[in-house]
Amino acid sequence: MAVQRTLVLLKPDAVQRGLVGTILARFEQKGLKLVALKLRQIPASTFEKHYEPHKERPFFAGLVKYMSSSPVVALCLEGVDAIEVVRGMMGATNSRKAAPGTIRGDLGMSFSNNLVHGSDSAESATRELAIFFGDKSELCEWSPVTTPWVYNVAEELS
Ligand code: IDP
Ligand code: MG
Repeated sequence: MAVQRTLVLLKPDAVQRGLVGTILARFEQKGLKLVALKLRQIPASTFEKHYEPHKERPFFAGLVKYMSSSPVVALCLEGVDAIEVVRGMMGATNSRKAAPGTIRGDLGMSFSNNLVHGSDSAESATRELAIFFGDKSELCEWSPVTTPWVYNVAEELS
């Protein structure tokens, strides 16, 4: 158990379809702490860096084009095992195969336009947060009053 930070992107289809509030509410209601949040149209060059591990894949060019075509919401979320928790909430990459109850499973029908990105490991989270929140002043250091009720502090946060 470790307190982790993860990069989440609400992709252009989430913004265009008016699902920002719905998806954000799921993360808030889960108990994840919001550390940063911004709406931006982000240049292709940034997504080329972000999706660098996929650069040889056939869908890479289309993916970069889609992600830079319209605004995204970038979030930094924090919590115990936040990376795995967020990945579970997102569901499988192909929204048609994603389990009901997950964001993609409940809200999407596409493999590529799949609403949400979440870092897949601690190393990815560090790398991706540096790309989207390199300016540390955008990270809000605060203590939600709910933390001692979301967690058992003695067992999970000490
Ligand atoms: P993930 O977002 O579930 O981690 P990745 O395998 O890291 O999935 O792929 C990054 C993104 O690239 C996916 O979220 C999706 O938008 C797109 N993508 C992945 N595989 C395919 C594919 O086979 N066809 C079209 N788009 C894909
Ligand atoms: Mg991925």
